[in-house]
Amino acid sequence: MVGFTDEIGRYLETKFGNSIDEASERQVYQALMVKTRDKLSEKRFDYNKKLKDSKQKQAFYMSMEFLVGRTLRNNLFNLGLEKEVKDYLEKNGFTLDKIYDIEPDPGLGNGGLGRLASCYMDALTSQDYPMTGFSILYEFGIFKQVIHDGWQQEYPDNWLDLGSYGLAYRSDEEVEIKFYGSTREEWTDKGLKITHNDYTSVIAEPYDLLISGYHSEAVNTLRLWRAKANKGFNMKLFEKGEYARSVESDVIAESISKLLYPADDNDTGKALRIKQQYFFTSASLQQIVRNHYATYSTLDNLAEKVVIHINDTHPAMCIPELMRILLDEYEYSWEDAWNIVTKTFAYTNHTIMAEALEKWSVDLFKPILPRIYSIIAEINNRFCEWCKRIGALSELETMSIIHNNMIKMANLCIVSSYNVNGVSKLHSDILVEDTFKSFNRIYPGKFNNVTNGIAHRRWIAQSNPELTSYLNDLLKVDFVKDLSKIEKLYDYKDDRSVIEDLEKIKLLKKAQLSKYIKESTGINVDNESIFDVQVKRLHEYKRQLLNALHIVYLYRKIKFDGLRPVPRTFIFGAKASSGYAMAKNIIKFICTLSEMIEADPVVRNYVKVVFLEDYRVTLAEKIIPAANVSEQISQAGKEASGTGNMKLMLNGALTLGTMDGANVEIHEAVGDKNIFIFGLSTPEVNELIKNGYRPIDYYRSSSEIRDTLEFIRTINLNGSNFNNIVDYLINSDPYMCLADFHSYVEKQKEVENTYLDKNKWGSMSLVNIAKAGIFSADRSTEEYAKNIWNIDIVK
Ligand code: AZC
Repeated sequence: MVGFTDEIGRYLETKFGNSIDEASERQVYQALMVKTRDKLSEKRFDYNKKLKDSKQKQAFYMSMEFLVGRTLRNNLFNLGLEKEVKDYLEKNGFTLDKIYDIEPDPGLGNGGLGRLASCYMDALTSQDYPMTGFSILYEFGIFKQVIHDGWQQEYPDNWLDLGSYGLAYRSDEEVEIKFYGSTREEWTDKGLKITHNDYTSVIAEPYDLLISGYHSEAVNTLRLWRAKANKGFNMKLFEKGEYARSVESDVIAESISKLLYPADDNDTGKALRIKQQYFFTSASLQQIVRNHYATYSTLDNLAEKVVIHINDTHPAMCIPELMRILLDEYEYSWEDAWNIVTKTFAYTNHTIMAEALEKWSVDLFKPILPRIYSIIAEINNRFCEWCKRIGALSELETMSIIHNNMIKMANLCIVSSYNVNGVSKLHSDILVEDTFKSFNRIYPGKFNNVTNGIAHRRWIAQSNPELTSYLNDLLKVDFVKDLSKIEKLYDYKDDRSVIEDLEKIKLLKKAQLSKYIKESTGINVDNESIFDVQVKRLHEYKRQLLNALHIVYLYRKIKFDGLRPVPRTFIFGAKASSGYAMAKNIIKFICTLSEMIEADPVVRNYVKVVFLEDYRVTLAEKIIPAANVSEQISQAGKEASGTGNMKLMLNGALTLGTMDGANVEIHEAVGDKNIFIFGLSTPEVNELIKNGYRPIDYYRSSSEIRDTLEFIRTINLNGSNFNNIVDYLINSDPYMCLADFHSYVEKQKEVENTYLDKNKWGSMSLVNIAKAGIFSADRSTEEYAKNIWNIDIVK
């Protein structure tokens, strides 16, 4: 049998005419990417056959975002080929890690929601569940962030240049997507027939990224659609003399799969976003229906064989699209079509932030998708009629799908799906008690919870191989296969020698990160200092600003009051959406603090501030294993779950957080003694809002707050001042940084004192690792599979 490395050698010979010792790193990279993809294709063939033969139910996961991260290492690891490849390359003068570094990080997502989608694909595949992901092949993923003079600048991320080797183009499965035009109603002997005329059509080309599982038989597919102009259609118009319209398809196609919107919370008023959403949902639905019909010659049993998951509201147009296909193409009656649709979709909500609950103005939407609009309007009419009948009329203002000329996509999802879930206990409670209270009343039992989870194989086994191999030797259980087994580590919580070993590994990971920090920022950091990490998207509600206020507080205390705290390195990583001015100001503020501290011969011995640019999956893999403290300090009630908190915990960082999102469950898992909780709770926040939050009262009544804020006014580095931030805090402070300031500062002192007790800290850290089992994406996806989707593994 020809081994994998023989195939690499042969590829280099036939493709480049080089033997391995003559090849360049770039050629070796290409050979590995292509051959790994081929290997997965072969496996996929066998798996698909079994899946087809079994005729079992399958899940389809619709998401505008998948933050896959680099694929090569993950695939070699999962296929059990990493060691063989590493040895082979070493023998020939190459380092595998350097080859890995050539791969661009496919940034097809913004943050938590996109990364979760990828963690779930990995986990489901590792457990042999049949699931297909659908999204868009963005030519430019999330922008590359460069920090220039403290300001974020955005550069295009041309990932396909080197990233496309992992993709397989499936020319046989192209579909046509129709935009604009008009609809015509016509009564025939079969009832009302609706046709869509004068539309502009765009072709969706499928590219498949094959997803491997850890020691599993399954290979699942992430299908990414790329838009292409419909040339055939063009020609006809051209011949008819309609020159302008003949290029419409080019114009639309050119823009649709061009770029990922870099805002993770707000897309109002963007026609292109509507087109993107319809483009990928229509393409995916058409394909699902076509395949189903080819197998069963009917769609009557669609809901028995297919479940379609809607990852937040971005893919909500799946719903009217399936209605359209059933009504217009397969001539179902409205009642029969609706009966199928309402058994097919499940929806996850990922945020309660009002600005992120998608709404489209009818005036914008209707011309772009006239037929889809008419279906949504009809769903709404029937829903409103029904509400009248059941006596829920008074709540229609919040529940109706179209209200004040706006289409509310979350309402469409709730009305049309058989299941709605939140992503942590607290978040799911808020959904039924507050955000979607009326819906919960009319649809009892429709709402439930699945707490998020992470792909632990990436977040510990691959990014922290030192810790993994130590735990493997110590525990002698296969926690990489089943993370719940890591709990065995708990038995060692008082074992000094184990605690010391873990500490040594942490120090090693910190040294690796320090090296990266030095190379990328020039800053020397002390490996013995507390590595205090806040990495996530930049948002006011996540309160990077509260963290910065504490840094200013420390700066003043060291500089003016002689405080000598335990040395600490504050590490930030965060992208701000390009149109989000306050977020960009906060980045500038943090970078200015860093510069100001570096220039101070005393303060810099105790505090360092490092802002690492271009935070992305690959960078997270470097930072997370090195963290001592995990900052999860959002205003209570605002962070739906958080998943970075889980990754950090699994790597032994201690959470410093509010009772928000999944922090609540981390607290429950590790116990009060092994976490640092501070700040207002969700009910307290709500109470304060109700009574009228006045940040100026906190400013007036606390000299610490006053001194900190007034000191910020004096900072003036290279012509930048931060009066705007101070005024914002005093006059509005929407996320209550001032209200939580004292309790945060006090907790930070406790963090510091605890760190001085190495043994205690080490034991706490150990408990966090041991209790991370429930946050595996294997657990979450198992809940989806069993409780929501009703799918089985492929045997
Ligand atoms: C995020 C939530 O903000 C985060 O709390 C959660 O962990 C994550 O989803 C996964 O569920 N939301 C987003 O990234 N984006 C939107 C639109 O919600």
